[in-house]
Amino acid sequence: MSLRYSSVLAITLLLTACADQPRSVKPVVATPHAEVPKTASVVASDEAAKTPASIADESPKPFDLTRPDIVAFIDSLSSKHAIPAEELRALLSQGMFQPKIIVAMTRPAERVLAWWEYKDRLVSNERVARGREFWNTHRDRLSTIEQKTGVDAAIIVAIIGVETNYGRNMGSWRVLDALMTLGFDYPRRAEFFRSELEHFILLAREESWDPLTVRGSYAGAMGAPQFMPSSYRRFAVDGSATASAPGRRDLFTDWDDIAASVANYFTAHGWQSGQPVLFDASVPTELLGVLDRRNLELDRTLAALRASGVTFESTLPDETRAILIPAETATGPAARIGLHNFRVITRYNRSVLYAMAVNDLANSLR
Ligand SMILES: [Ca+2]
Repeated sequence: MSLRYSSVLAITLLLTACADQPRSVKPVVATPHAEVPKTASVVASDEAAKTPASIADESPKPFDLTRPDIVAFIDSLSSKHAIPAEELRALLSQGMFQPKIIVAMTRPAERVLAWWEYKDRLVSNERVARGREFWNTHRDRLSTIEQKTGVDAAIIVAIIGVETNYGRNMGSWRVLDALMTLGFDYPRRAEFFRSELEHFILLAREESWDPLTVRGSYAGAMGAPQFMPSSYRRFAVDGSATASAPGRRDLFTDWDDIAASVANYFTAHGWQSGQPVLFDASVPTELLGVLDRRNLELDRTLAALRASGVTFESTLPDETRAILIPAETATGPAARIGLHNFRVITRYNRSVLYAMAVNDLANSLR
């Protein structure tokens, strides 16, 4: 899941964890992404007194492995997973604290994007054109996966397009550095990132990777679909059964694995084949004023929406669960209606803007 320094979207509008998209909502549970807060201030640590600007002037440096928190981390992993502590120390001694990662995480959002601005950036003509080209190149494998899983090829393509511009921007930070920096020196999210560091160490062993060479976003998200290590371990699948290395899940270069893993993430989160993601709607002004874009729950029914004056075209049952999504246009407030599959997309990245962009990009590709 994001803006990177090298990203085509390097305009610092919002901070996110994947490689490409401007995310605006702080996620609360595991997604493939790193759950990077929209705005963050460094608190409660040795780094607390430093402003991001002063951290930015620091040089990358190795970690002090005698730090009690790092000693505790090594002891815990060693006993939990029967990995010799010496081996873990040898690995972690190679990790570098990267000041620029802290700066990126603490950089405040300059402002919150309106939906139409966000859409302009993510569903650009260029991204649509590249998506069509990508779909053409991978047509056969995408059809196979769509038939097998029921997850629309267009959605898979759109996710990869929004995350990394179809594999172009997968991130250039060493994942070990990113996860150690955020796990040990970013107190606000340390617990989450230490857990991801643990998953990363296990993943590298499982996949026979050299953990020193794996690269990803500054938050440690990896590959074309930007999976965090825990999601990689849980949801990545081997989509290339006939390949020479069966069982290997390679989200960096194996497009069978990449597409199958995105589809698997969606099926695991309840994607309903052939069902709509959202409807456009006409919404009374008084309802538009109270919408909260942080809300991700299907907290209304279509019948209730109709009763409150919302108009839309649908033949779905009255009791269908739905969410009213704020979707500002250039001319003013507006809203759309999200359905079950909309919510499933927000499991990938907890943002209504993200989910709308994936839907609209997918529609533009069809
Ligand atoms: Ca494979």
